[in-house]
Formats: sequence, C-alpha cells, structure tokens
Amino acid sequence: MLVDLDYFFAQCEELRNPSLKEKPVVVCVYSGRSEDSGAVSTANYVARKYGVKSGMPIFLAKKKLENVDAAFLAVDDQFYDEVSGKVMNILRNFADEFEQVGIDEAYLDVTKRTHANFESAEPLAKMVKIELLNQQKLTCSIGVGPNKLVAKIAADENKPDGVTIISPNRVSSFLDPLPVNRLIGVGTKTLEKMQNMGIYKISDLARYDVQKLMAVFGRTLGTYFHNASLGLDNEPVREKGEAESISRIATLKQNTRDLNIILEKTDELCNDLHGRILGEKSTFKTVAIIAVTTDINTHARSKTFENPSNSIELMKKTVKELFEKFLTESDLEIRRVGVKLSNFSGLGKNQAQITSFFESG
Ligand code: DCP
Ligand code: CA
Ligand code: CA
Repeated sequence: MLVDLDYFFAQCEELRNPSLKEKPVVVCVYSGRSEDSGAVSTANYVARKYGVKSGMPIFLAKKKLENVDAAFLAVDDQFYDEVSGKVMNILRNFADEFEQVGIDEAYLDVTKRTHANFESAEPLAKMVKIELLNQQKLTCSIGVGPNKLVAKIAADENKPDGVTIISPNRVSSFLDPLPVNRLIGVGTKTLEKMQNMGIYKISDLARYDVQKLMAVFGRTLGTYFHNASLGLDNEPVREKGEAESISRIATLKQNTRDLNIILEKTDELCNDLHGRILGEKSTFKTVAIIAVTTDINTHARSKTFENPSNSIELMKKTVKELFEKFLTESDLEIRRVGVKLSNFSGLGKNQAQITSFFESG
C-alpha cells in the first residue's frame, strides 16, 4: 500500500487556516531577489484548476490567477515536517513493515494483516483514510498492489482523496493503456527517447524487445523498464536509515551564499550528529552535505574516507570543504542545509530506529 498525502504543503496551510479551503492556495519558495521571483512548491486543487503547478515560476502562477482571490504563501518547512511526523506515526500502526519515502508518502506492507487477500485491502485502506482524517484532518490518496511499483502508480490514479486497488490479475489491464511516463524513472528525456522508438503506452514498452531496450538504456535500466512495464517488482518494504545513514537538516534564517552563515548552522547540525554517533559508539566513513537552493532543488555532495572516524573536527572540516566547493559550482542562494553521515561501523543491528527526517539526494 502506498499512502500519499494530497497537495501536502498547501493542505497543511489549510489545516491551520481553514478559511483558505475555498480559494486557490499557492505555496511558494521565494528566492528573495525580487518580489515575485521564485518557484511554486505546490498548490491546492482549486489553484490547479487554473493551471498552477509545482515548479512553475511564481509570476506565471500569479498571471494564471489574475483577478482571482487567491492566497500566495511562503513555505514553512518546519510546520510541514511536524505534521509529516504525526502522520507517519499514525501510518506506521497500520503496517507489518513500513517505509517512509518522502515528506508526504510511505509504503505499508500489509500482506500479513490482510492474509494477502486483496478484498480485505479495501476496508483497510478506508480505515487508514478515516484515521488520518479524524486525527489530523488530512486527506490522502492510496494505491494497493502486489508490489511497490504497482501500488505507487495506483495511488496516482485517483487524486485527490482516492483509493485504487489493483489485484494481481488486474495488473496488466491497469498498466497497459497508461503513458510510459507514469513509470518511476521515465522523465522528460527518457520519454522523448522512448517516443522516438515508438513507445508511448506501457503496453508498447512491454512488447518491446528487451535486448534492444538494454542496447539503448544500458543493462540495468533496460531490464528495469522491461520488468516495470510488466508490473514486476521485488523490492521489499523496509525502513530506511537504520544503520545506513543519519542526517540533520535545517532552514537558514535567510537565503544566502555566505559561507560563515552556512557553517554556523551546519556546525550545530554536526554537534547534534556527533552526540548521536558517540552515544551509539559508531563511526562513519562518509560525510555528505545537502543544499536546498532557492529554485527548490536539492543538491548533495559527499566525501568518503578510507578509515572510519568519529571525529567532530573531521566532520566539520569536510562539511566546510564540500560547501566551499558547492558554492563555486552553483550561483544560487541556499535556503536549507543538511549534513548526512553514512557508511557506519558499530551501529548495532538491534539499535533503536533512527527517526530523524531524511531528505532524498
Ligand atoms: N514539492 C516541491 N516541489 C516540487 C514537488 C513537490 O516543493 N516540484 C513539495 C510540495 C508538495 C510535497 O513536496 O506538497 C509533496 O509532493 P507531491 O509530489 O506528493 O505533491 P503534492 O502532495 O503537493 O500533490 P499531490 O496531491 O499531487 O500528491
Ligand atoms: Ca502528495
Ligand atoms: Ca508525494
């Protein structure tokens, strides 16, 4: 089961200000360069009717909502993280195995509790929705399938506030007519390539010779596309992070390219992480930085050492080097910064779960 919250950031805004519900709500990442410069993070479904989309420049969204009583709000990551944490704690109770995959979505393995019976999946999905609505006043969309790949595509099928259940015998009739870019991993570039090869629908991909796919996309990706088109996926649902990586991320007081301001914040994050690894008698080999720029892209840079360490000096020095280098490679201002440690030794298998929030990249 894949549970994805509807128009998440905008729904969070409606949550604390219900009078917004009736009107278009656009959540923006303002770059601060000029009044309307920046990008749309997300919008509620009222705003989407006017053509407003994630990633769109703010001025364009304003143009689409000209003469409409709409709310343009700045992102408030801290609040959304808080809401997300509460939601995940509720969802976890409905799963045999649980895996959060983003701020607003998670996979729930419900095989055991449904006895692998797709008929009992529907009442379960409805219970999840009722619980989220009762406890958090939030709506979500849920997809259920025989694996993660199908569940994810199913969840996208009826948005917002939908439930889509695809039992194993319906997988191919469900996937076949869909455009190939409904598969994870088929972005704009791949879509264009596939269309040039005459592949438009998932059924076209399913029929395409797998050797030829491998010749074009390489062995790994070619095999993935072939299996995905057939709805095949064996990835287990499992909590990430445990003994894999720990990270801390924070929003800067102001968007900046000033290394000192950045390091002031990352030093705090390093101290926090250091306390954590000392407490668990663990050592790291890889230090990574995360930079969320004002165009809402997330960047990561990392460095891996030969020998494991638990040195805070090494951590801070590496973070500094990586940010120095990042600033020469990008000319954007930075909005959020993060530090991530991985490649651990010493973190016990039965260690308590790491519940800090992980961002992709
Ligand atoms: N997000 C963002 N920039 C993007 C895409 C998403 O800042 N280009 C943020 C805002 C979203 C949140 O991530 O609220 C979750 O992303 P989703 O793709 O799940 O989109 P929404 O939840 O906003 O909408 P939907 O109802 O389509 O799931
Ligand atoms: Ca969502
Ligand atoms: Ca999502």
